[in-house]
Amino acid sequence: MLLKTQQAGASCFCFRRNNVQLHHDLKTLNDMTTQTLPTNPLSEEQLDFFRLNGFLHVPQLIPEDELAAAQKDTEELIRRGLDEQLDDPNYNYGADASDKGRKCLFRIDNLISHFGNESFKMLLAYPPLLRAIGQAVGEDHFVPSLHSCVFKIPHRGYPVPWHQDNIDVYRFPVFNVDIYLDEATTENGCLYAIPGSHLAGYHGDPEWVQSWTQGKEHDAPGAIPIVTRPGDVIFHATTVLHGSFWNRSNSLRRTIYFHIDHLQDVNLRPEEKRNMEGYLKGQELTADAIELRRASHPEEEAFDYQLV
Ligand SMILES: O=C(O)CCC(=O)C(=O)O
Repeated sequence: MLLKTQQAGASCFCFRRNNVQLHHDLKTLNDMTTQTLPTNPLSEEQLDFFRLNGFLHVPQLIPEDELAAAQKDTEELIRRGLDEQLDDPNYNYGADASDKGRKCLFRIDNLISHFGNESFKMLLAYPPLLRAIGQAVGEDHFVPSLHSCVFKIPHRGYPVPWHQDNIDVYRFPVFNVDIYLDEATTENGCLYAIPGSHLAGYHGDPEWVQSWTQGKEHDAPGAIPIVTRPGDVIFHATTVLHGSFWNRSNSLRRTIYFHIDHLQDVNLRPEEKRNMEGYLKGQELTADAIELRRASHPEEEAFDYQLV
């Protein structure tokens, strides 16, 4: 493993929130993430960072040529829904922040199960991505149970206010994997997170969110922007406070989201809420994607996906 050591003069910031003190050395983290290690893409330091802060930015986990087909397909899907509001529940529109009467397309759901483009399956089955997910999950079975494209149209781009993802969480880590198809900057609406907020657990309560963010956006106390390039991946705990704001630029910002369910979390749910059927469906979809990829990339060592 090529692991760069901590460099002298690396910037370090610390902050205190609800008596939790977090130390976050961004420079060192970026140095650590330049490693390439196909079997174990994430280092122990990165996994510790994820546990402590509730998110992890992994630069260049996916090479640019692996993104091209998904970039083309998402462009096409977005274009279909831009001119008129489609009567399709997978197409999500919100009120434009600058013109409340106008609807703004910001998200397309069920990329794999509804639209079925091969590009999304190939991306999901990219072995270093699945290996990194497997590391973050730990010793457990998992399924990518949600696959959506979230995007921001130039000069519009529907803001996503501060929130925790609205799902039941019984055991950390429950997280989303965000694959960047475009550059995301503070100008075009990159993701912001409040490191360490996941340690407070899930609160489906706007007052709790308000107490952290003080009604602010990118300038909420402790908030940091996560600036990314195409091929970067962010792992974010569903409980970490996160949001993204206005796109003030000319550039489109697209992210593919996979939500990761792991088996222990499914099993910890009360019986009446347990969705084993959904888990098994996600498992079948993932196994299919891996088979598809294996057929077109026979030279590649496929991810060893463990079925229940
Ligand atoms: O990537 C983003 O813009 C944030 C999206 C998000 O957090 C969500 O859709 O729940």
